[in-house]
Amino acid sequence: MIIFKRPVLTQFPSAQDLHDRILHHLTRGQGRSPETASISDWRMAISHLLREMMTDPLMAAQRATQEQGAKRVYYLSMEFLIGRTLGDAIINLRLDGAMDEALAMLGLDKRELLEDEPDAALGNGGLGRLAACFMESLSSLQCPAMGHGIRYEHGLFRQRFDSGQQVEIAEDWLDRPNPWEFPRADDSSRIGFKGHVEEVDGRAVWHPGETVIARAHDLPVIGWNGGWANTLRLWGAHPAVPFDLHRFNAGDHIGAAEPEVLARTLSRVLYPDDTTEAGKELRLCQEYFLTAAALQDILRRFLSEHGDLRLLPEKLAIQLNDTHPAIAGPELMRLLMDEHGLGFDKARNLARGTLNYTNHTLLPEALETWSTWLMGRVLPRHMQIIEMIDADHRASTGRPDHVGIVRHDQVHMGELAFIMAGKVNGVSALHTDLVRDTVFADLHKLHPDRIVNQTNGVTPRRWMRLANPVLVRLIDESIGTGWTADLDQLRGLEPFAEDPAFREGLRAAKRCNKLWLADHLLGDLGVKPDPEAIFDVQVKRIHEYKRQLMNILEAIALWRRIHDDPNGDWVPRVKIFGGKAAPGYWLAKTVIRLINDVAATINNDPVTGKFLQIAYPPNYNVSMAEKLIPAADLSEQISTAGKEASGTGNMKFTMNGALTIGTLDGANVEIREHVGAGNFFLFGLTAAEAGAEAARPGHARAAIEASEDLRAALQMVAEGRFSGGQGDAYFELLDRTWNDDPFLVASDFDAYFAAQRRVDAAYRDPAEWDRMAALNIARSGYFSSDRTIRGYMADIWRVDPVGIGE
Ligand code: 26V
Repeated sequence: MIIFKRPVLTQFPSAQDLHDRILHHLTRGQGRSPETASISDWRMAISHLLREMMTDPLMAAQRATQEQGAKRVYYLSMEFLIGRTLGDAIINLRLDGAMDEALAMLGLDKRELLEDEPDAALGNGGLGRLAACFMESLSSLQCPAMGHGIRYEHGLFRQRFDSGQQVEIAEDWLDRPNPWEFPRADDSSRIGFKGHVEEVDGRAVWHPGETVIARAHDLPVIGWNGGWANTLRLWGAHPAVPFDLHRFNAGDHIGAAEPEVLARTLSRVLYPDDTTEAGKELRLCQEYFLTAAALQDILRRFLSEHGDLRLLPEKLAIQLNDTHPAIAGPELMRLLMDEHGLGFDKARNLARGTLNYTNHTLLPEALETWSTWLMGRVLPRHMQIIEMIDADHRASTGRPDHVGIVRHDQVHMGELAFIMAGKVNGVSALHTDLVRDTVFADLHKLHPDRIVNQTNGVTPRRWMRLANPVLVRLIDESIGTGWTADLDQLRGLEPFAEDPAFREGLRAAKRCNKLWLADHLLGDLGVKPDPEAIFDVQVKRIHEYKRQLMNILEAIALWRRIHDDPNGDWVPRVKIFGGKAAPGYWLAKTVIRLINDVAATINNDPVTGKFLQIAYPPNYNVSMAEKLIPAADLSEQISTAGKEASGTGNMKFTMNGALTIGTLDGANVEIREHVGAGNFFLFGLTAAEAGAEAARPGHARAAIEASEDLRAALQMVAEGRFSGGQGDAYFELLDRTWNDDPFLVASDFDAYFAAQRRVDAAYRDPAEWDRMAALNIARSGYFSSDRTIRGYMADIWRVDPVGIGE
């Protein structure tokens, strides 16, 4: 454990202070009077005040880092799934009490203010949200760090359902000004693309055919307690040549804007597919845009602070969030060789001493490759350097022929990232083992010390303090507030699991969250569940391997059983789904439609209504997660073993007192180890068994024939029971389930169904259930992203926290 001095906010503003300063920002900053101000005006004023309060810690952190010549960390990621900032800022600046009072004095409704802020959805799912949690922990731990990402004009699409089917709508979070960012017109870089390479006096000179400008926008990220803030720097793309006045004057008004449109396209939209969209030129250009902008910026700061390039590995560490910024290897070498005159070996060693790579997926379809043709056309100099890196690696390792970066005219970005990295890490113990044994088995043999594990974590400030204030009050009253910065302290709750009064409090907190959810989010859908029912929640992107299909088939099978025995002693349940499908992922969209179709049928059944309901609120995002997770009794983590690298939602549910029904996949394995096998509903094949089962011909058909529940459920879908007699809509989905089923929905179905009945039985005994929930919370401390970041700092970056005023 790293020990360091934590600065504490010494001056907490009073409610009156806040009141006065909000009015100042409203009138002087927004140019509005309190009488005419809209809710957005107030939100802008308050956000600007909070941003102002972050500037002292921001500058103090910079000053301390510089004075101490400390090593800096750079986190490069194509995605930062930030969500809203206002609530988080209030909490981390420790203003909650005073702010509540100030808002009351101003007659403002806090919830309405918070809800007015658009979600910054600059990410798809787990990978992007992890980056956002990491940024918060880096600041809370006083690690000198900077995030680099893209300032997408349009984040992840908004989701609507039309007759149960997903419709995508463009997202427009920047339509209203973003109060958190500082535009840095002076911090800009020129980024080249295409063109040709020339050799001049033995040195390569790249003449790009196109150039765009990357302009920085800085978001302060305030840590817990408000003592330290780092910067998340998001790059926007702008034209290098201004508006073409000649064309405009000649009457070509649209053509005159062409350079502008082309350049801005680079930061226009986030790619909405987290598995299969690879191979698209614009995506490669976005990846290079981010990486090149970040590296120029990083080197500029490094040279002004340290001057000597040989100090690079000692003074900075760069983390590549998946392979998306893996062009950083060749780009850094290009800068060192072509711009600073270093030889290949020196450049390679400096780059490798600086770069590290996190792998987030084993799914073959999500591993990035680019054709050598495309890479050579878009980044001709980088293609040359990639060939040099590959040849050098071949020569120095004597590796077998089937290993390498360039194979079959494809550049394999995983291999490139691996070979250019000092450390490569997986994101859970199981995933790291699989990284060693499968995708990178050959490279691991050549470099046995390179792969390390860093199990993911999530920030308890957002996922407990902000999202679940009623639970937090109970915890604070029981063990104090120290757990917020040191989540292991939740262990102190263990004895309370045996205390009926505490368990009663826990039950009351959960009930309060469930009631709120039922009234608001679910009420809008026409679903009004009994708060006594099990709130059974599966929220995540829709993917075959995550098996939302298995969950909805279980609902159908249960519904059928209830129908057969409507006076039985069933445990009431509401199944809640949330999540988006990639626009081009047809099968995932079919699953969405099936869930909505089944919900429409089941929710209108008067016979089963008091036992089973299904809710699928559209447009799941970070803000919706903050509402759903605290209200969940049961967390669905049911991916095919070996497919989910880690999962991070699973951790959020655990720390909010939901019990998990899950497979031995990703971080579920470690969650179960920590909370205790008796407090976790385990089912299903292991990763090794799943591999063998999937390879067994006819595995799905055999499993379906052996399971009456599954067969009946599939039959009902085929007959069109949920689609007005039209079973056709689901023909392909059913065909795949019967004849292919690569993710083993059929093979695991009976075990899943049985585990759900164990859940029912456990739920009948409230004292026992609450005891298990209390132990889940008490033992969730390991899953704080503070623990994860400490791991990266010690094992990968070798950086220390920096004290202020030392
Ligand atoms: C791939 C691509 C391919 C090109 C188009 C855009 C795009 C965007 C993302 C990805 C990779 C997604 C990988 C990912 O999200 N992995 C998730 O990472 C989480 C954090 O480590 C982890 O908890 C999840 O288990 C894992 O699925």
